[in-house]
Order: sequence, then C-alpha cells, then structure tokens
Amino acid sequence: MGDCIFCKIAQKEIPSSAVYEDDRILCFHDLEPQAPVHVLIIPKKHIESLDAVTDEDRDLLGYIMTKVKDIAQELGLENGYRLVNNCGEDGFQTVKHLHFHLLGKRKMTWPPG
Ligand code: D5M
Repeated sequence: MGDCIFCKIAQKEIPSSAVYEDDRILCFHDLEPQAPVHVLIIPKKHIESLDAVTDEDRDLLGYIMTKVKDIAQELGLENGYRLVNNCGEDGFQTVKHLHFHLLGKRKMTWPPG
C-alpha cells in the first residue's frame, strides 16, 4: 500500500535490521525498544490491523503464530516473552500495518498501561 512504512520495509525500500524473513513474513528490530529484546513480526501482505483480517488470512495468521516460538528461540527468550498486538486507536496502534510485538529479556508487569 502506497505510503505504508512496513510495506516499504518488507519491500526493502526502507532498511531494517531483520532477524527472520521468509516469503510470507518479516521480523525486524523495533526502532523504539521497550525491552532488551523487542522485535516486530509482520505479514508481508498489507493488512491494516487485526480488525481488518478476513477468512482469507486465516492460514497466514496461523502461520505467524507458529513462527513466534521459533523466533523467540532464535533470540534466546528461553525464559518466556510477551506477544502484543495494538489494534486501532484505543489499542494505541500507530502503524497501520498488522504487526505483533515480541518482547523479552526482562520481567514484564501486568496490567499494561
Ligand atoms: O507500534 C509501532 C511500532 O513500530 C513502534 O514500536 C515503533 C516501530 N517502528 C516505527 N517505524 C519503524 C521502523 N522504520 N523500523 C522499526 N520499527 C519501527 P504500534 O503497535 O503501532 O504502536
């Protein structure tokens, strides 16, 4: 999608520090890390948010979920991690391309802010 920064990252028009990539997804370090390990996992397909997924995306979403543990293992998150999706205005989503934050290497707290 025209002005989408994560589409541009997926298409290598904007550099990122990728930690995992295949034909369907990309995982790269977040520019504003909120934990010692903080990466973003995105589908290469432009989907605006979790609220915009359709039945057609079911396999892609399932695929992302199965890749989380592999990426976490690669990043040394053997003690656990947090996976976050911010959706829409109240969810504080700032980039309108579906992404999951994978955070680790510190003890998380609850509830989130
Ligand atoms: O999170 C959007 C996240 O995207 C936020 O943590 C900053 C990060 N971000 C924004 N631009 C970049 C680039 N260019 N590289 C890496 N990370 C980036 P949200 O859930 O939408 O609030």
